[in-house]
Amino acid sequence: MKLSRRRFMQGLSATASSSVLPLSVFAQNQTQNKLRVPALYAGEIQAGSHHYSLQLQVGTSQFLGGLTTPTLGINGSFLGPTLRLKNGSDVAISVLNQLNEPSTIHWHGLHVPAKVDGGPALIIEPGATWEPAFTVRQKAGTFWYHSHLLNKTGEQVYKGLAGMIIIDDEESENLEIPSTYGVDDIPLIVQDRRFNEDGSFRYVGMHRDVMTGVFGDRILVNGTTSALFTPSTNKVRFRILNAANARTFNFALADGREFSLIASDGGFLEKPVRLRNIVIAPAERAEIVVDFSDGNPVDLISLPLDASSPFSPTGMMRNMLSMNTESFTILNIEPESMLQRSAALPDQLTSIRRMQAGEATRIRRFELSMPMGMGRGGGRGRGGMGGEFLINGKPMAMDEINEVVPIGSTEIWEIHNDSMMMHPFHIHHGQFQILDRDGVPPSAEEMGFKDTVKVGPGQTVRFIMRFENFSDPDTAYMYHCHILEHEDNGMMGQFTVL
Ligand SMILES: [Cu+2]
Repeated sequence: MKLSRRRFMQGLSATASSSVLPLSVFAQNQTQNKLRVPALYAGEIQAGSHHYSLQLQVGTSQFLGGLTTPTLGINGSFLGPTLRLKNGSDVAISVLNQLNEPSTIHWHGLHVPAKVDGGPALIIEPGATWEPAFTVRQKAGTFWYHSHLLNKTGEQVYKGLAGMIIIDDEESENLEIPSTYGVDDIPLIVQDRRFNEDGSFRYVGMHRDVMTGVFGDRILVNGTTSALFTPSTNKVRFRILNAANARTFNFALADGREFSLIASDGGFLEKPVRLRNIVIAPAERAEIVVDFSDGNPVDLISLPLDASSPFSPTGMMRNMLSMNTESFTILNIEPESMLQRSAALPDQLTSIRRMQAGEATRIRRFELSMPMGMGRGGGRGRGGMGGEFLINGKPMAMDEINEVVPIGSTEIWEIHNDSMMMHPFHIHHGQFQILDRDGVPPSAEEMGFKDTVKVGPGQTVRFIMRFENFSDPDTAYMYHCHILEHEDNGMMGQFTVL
């Protein structure tokens, strides 16, 4: 079953407004483009530390034939290089802001001190350089970096301020798995975008865009539209990063073949998990290994999230999020005629000690709610009339530290979603383990370390986390929904570790 792009676009056109680029332009633009692979940037060694030089810059990109799209990028016109870091190494980064607006850069998923974490308080003014330095304390995995500017994260990420981070450690370097970047170890930064007739991105237009988050009708992979990848090896490892502002993808291979999930947000799973599809919400990562030995073309697609999925919207949100019910192609894949043989995947990738609920000294509860009757409780009015997205009844306030967590403690955070749509809940400072979702332990695919977790409508998710290192009374870490329009409109809070 090969799903045509035309069908995807037609499905979406019914919901598009008249200011959107007309369908015919897409229909004429059917050529496939070779998948771009972001440059790999391992830094320069200076005085024993790895130095990375990043420039936030304004640029233009060509996504749609001859049309030009104003974009933002890092060391380029859209997105940024893939930063490769090694566990245990000292890293110094200089981030020069050449935009004509403030920004910040957050190292998503990394265990670093709050003052170098790149949250909304760590503003880089235009023309200024921010120079965070830290020691990498992280198991091997796929992470990312992106703008985290207060109320503007969605817009800046949409325009292109994001990139991938790959962390290696001794364990990953000794595993016999596909690991040649750009050959059999392929970053897939997956985003959806929509465009105005002049080729510019069309970001938030109406209130509904804030409610659902901004959905697009074009898929970009590493900034490539209609992307084509040509495997040259039997097995390919895809590092999937959902860098969309709001869209959740249900990844699968178009012919229904199985693949192996080897890593989630915080690194390897203990063993590869065989799957036919995986639901990845904004900010989540998944490393999958796909076998192309049969030589057949097979597209990476996104399947619908049907109504039986615990992450599907409910009530009136089901209609508003109908765009998530379409199937569409993410990446066209056509293997070369001769494929280099890859080794069989190891049975064991790493070992993970599961934390037990009894280790926690405190349970904190967080309730996520949406405004104006969007809560499951209907007219309870907790969201008020302000159009704000709330955690525990409050919108994000820069001058308020919502939680103070004792350093060295282990805590359970219990996240309840009192709304009709899924929210991917993300916490800074480190990685957690999911204990259960409505009392049910997670399946194998969610048994690894995570920094972002899907909390479906009406669900309660409990995770357990150790808050080690980096005491700082003055600089907060964030926790928030990673649908960026929700984050920007209040669904975020701050905590310090003391
Ligand atoms: Cu949300």
